[in-house]
Amino acid sequence: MGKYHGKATTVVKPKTAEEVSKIVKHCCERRIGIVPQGGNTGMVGGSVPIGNELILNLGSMSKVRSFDPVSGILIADAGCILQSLMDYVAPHNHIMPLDLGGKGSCQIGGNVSTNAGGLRLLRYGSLHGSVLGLEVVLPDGTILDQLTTLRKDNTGYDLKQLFIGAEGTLGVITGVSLLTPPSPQASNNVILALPSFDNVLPLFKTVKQQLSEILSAFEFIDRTAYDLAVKHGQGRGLHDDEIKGAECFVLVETSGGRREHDEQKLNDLLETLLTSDEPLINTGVLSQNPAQFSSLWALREGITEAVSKEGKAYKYDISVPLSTFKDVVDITREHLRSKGLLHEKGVKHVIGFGHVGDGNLHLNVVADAYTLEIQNALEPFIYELVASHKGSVSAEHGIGAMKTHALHYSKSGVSIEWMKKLKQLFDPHGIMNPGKVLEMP
Ligand code: FAD
Ligand code: 2HG
Ligand code: ZN
Repeated sequence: MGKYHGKATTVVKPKTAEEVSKIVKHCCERRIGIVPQGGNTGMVGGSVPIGNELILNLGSMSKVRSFDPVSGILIADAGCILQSLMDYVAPHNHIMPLDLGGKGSCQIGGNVSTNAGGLRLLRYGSLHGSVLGLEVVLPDGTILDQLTTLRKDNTGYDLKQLFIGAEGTLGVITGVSLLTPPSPQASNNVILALPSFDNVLPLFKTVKQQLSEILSAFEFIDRTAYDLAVKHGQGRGLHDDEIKGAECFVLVETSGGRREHDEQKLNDLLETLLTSDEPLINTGVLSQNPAQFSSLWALREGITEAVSKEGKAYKYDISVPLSTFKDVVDITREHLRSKGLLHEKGVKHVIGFGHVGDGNLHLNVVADAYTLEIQNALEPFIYELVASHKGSVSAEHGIGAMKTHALHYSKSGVSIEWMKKLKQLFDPHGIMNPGKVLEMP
């Protein structure tokens, strides 16, 4: 993103949990701050030091420890790249329970530490459910071995949950045990062009009803986001005449047991959508082969890259009621216009896309540069808007360095107080990723 810059002088790349333990113990004794770092794809500056902390990069811990093809339980080093784990389990007819655009670089330890959501959450749920166990080096160097493979284990407090989404503030994750689902026998996708955002909600309802158990993703792309993705060569767009008058797009994926059955369901859905009295869509294009399937996904997954090519992005990853997605984008755009910033002082676009099925909107403001004037116009304006909808200021990217001051918009004073007590308990010297999630004391 080119937004966060650290001042670290030292990076260590340990190969085992024991080496991590020794490094952390050394740092604990000397009160040296540590920033655990995975693939460095996070969007809130969590993996970038604030001062001159030591960077502890997990990239050299990249071995699969075991895989059980019957249960689908995978145990891997935290530094394994998500895409390589996908490739590892594929020949066993399994998939990873999460998928996201950064899969070629992000690591499973980073995914767990940010509790990454992504494109499959609608179907397979969050990592709080898929992760069965963790191995963690605690801030004093002790190794907490909870690398269990049990599906059921109600033996008191479930400590591992604390590290899922802790963004490296409570310890370093060195190993992950997780449940991988069986590969679907057939996957299809279709891109739908909608005349109006008002159709998204009724569309979601109809799609859920008609596709039921085979629905695996329902992703939203507004017109500006779509145009940017096409402009910067991400995936294959629709023909110009097909998208005339389209205000937004929805990408639907199905994953099921029998190709003919699933295709029939998708075709029936398209027919319903196109032939009803007031059609919910202008057009729908079904992928016809694996290349087209990937190309449709590339269009959605490539928005982040397209945005980076277009300029500098102010990213707001928020949970708000589905019905307000368009309003939130429009209100932000009008707010910037009223401040004289839109198309005048560097702001180029305000776009919305994201995981409709999970109520997660990615609001991106694309500008020529990061400036204090734009930032001050956006914050706390957007956080107050989110709070007015009782939403979350971070749906899936975490708090990192970017949102520590905004935590209170989504968490009560009591919650923050107990978060601080937990941090103090695990990390009394405050060496573990200082200044992330919670403001420096
Ligand atoms: P990093 O960026 O290196 O670190 C992230 C945080 O985790 C930091 O606070 C770091 O200190 C901590 N951390 C990393 N490894 C460890 C460890 N082993 N132990 C303890 N702490 C650790 N996110 C989503 O949720 N959904 C998406 O759909 C999505 N799509 C993306 C698409 C693109 C193109 C990109 C670039 C990013 C996307 N992300 C998405 C952001 C997402 O947070 C990261 O991609 C990913 O989960 C972070 O993994 P990482 O290994 O890069 O972690
Ligand atoms: C996605 O869903 C990611 O594509 C990235 O979470 C979102 O770039 C963003 O704002
Ligand atoms: Zn996302």
